[in-house]
Amino acid sequence: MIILHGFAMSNYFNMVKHALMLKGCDFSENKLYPQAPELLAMTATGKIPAITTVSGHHISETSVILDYIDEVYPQSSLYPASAESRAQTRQLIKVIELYLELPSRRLMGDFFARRKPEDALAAEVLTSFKKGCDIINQLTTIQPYLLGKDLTMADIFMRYALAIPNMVSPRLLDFDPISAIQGLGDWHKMMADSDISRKIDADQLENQPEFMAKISS
Ligand SMILES: N[C@@H](CCC(=O)N[C@@H](CS)C(=O)NCC(=O)O)C(=O)O
Repeated sequence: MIILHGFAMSNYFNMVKHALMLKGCDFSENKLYPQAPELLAMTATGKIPAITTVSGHHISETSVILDYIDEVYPQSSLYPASAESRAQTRQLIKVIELYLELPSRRLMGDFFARRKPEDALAAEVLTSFKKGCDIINQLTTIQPYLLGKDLTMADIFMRYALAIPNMVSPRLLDFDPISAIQGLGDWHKMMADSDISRKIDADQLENQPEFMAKISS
């Protein structure tokens, strides 16, 4: 059985959890916070998520874990059949991460402290969001999924990668990434409307008080 290490408030953890659930993989969760000694023994970055494979190997870095899961459980693959389409799926995942997810983290401190970010920082993050949304508009044809008729790993990645931009951007930058991407509003609702998404969202809500107490201590 695969062991998924991390905690339910992490968007990256939830991407992996969603993929494991969708594929019907046998897995268990081991609740760990970043930089916990048990985690550092498995992955030098101390970041979550990490997984322990059936053969006892530890793997970290979400996109690597997602690829591993799809390779080891090829039933109903979350990547398209052709090498070109698979590359396009990974290209979209990379753009989402580089232009939306990672920059959004730079505003988390200000968001939780209810502070206005410095102008230069706000301008940099906003530029990245706008550029990212432009690129995503060029790479996607949402009908109904990001890359057409089939759900791919990019849909799972996007659903959770949007969490922090959605939280910080409207309040701190007066910019809404969902409305800046053509068709993403309906896609967002569709993605939320599944048993797996509902379960992950409920687990996240349940863990919120503990997480908030932890970051404010
Ligand atoms: N590049 C990593 C990023 C994972 C990541 O940033 N995880 C966050 C939680 S969502 C974390 O562990 N942060 C704590 C830290 O950086 O020490 C991945 O793709 O898995």
